[in-house]
Amino acid sequence: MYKVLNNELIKEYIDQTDEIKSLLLEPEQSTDILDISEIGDGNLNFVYIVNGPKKSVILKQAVPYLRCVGEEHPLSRERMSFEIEALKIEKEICPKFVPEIFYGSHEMSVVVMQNLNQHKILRGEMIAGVQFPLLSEHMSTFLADTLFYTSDFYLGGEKKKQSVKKFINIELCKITEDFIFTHPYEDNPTNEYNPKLDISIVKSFRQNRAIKVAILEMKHKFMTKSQSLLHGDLHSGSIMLNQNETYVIDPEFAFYGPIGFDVGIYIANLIMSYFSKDDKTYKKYIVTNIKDTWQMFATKFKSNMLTHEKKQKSLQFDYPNGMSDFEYFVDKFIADIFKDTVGFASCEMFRRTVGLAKVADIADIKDLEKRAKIEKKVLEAASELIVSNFTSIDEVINLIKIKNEH
Ligand code: SR1
Ligand code: MG
Repeated sequence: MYKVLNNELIKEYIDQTDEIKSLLLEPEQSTDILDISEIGDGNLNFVYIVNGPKKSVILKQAVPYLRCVGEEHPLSRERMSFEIEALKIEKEICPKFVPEIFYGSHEMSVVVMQNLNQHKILRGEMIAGVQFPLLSEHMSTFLADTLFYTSDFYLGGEKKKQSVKKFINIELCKITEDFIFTHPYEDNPTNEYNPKLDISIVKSFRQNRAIKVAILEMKHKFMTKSQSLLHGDLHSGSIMLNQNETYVIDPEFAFYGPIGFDVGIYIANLIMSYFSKDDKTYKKYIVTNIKDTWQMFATKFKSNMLTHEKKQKSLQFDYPNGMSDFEYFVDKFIADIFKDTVGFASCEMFRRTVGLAKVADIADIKDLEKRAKIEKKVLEAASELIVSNFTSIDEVINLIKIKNEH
């Protein structure tokens, strides 16, 4: 039966769960010797490190409410089941980039997984100014592979629809619909503002027809465009890494949605980090990452599509110019992903500035005037990006560079 765990109850739980107990302890050893500490600072769940003589693992539990708001915001524990199922699929597709899962319990909303104690959270590392030369290579592969191998192109209509059915993640999609696509653009009590932020900027995007229409279009795409199994919350707090390895964690928001959502959320977090920085060298490094991530993603996604089509040899393209016509389709499809990427990145930039959940890169800046200047740049860039008709990543980079100068 489900109960909310704490350090003491985890010992009891492990004592009753042979699969976890045998991972951590020799048969004669007692759970009393386990060393347990809560390390979660996320918005939703509780995360513990459990150190045993045989192994150290992460035990994560979903509680029946939204952690960052409290028990007054109930949220079903079902999200852990989505996380476990998504981790399994992502692990199969990208074994190098997904932690090992040792045990999962839908009943207890618990997952026990590899302790990435040689790795750190990307957001913290970016705040500290650490560079990772393999980051774009790894993230572009994770994106291109998870988003291709869960799509209709690879799975075919029947298998894909079975998968869509498994990932009807109503509650967490509702969080995104509310907190990314609705509340930030209205005078909603959940929004939080830096007191030094010039509120006229906020008012102006909230009453701008072109922006409001564009936001609504992105929200509608999020709700209806079931292209691939998304991670669903791919910000820099969902990535753990070191100089050699990159792991993507926390896919509890997984559902079938628009490919550009994952790519856009990730790129938006790079952009916000860019605006938060004073160091020119680090800014340059981030710009390179933004460009490389998009370009490598597009190249790898295209290659996945073409390789698969060549293997399939479908009758549909079995004529002299068939492959080149298919390639034309792929290029058009990727151009559409790019448009969505820019749109979703803008929404993430708005919501992380005026909505409830912020990014530490900017929100932790103590000097509120300095923070407000950065937030203004983020909001201005988002306001222009969302209505732009940009077709290349260079245009995006050019815009953020211009906003940075102001
Ligand atoms: C209340 S909004 C909480 C946010 O935290 C998660 O990481 C998601 O980004 C979600 O929107
Ligand atoms: Mg998370």
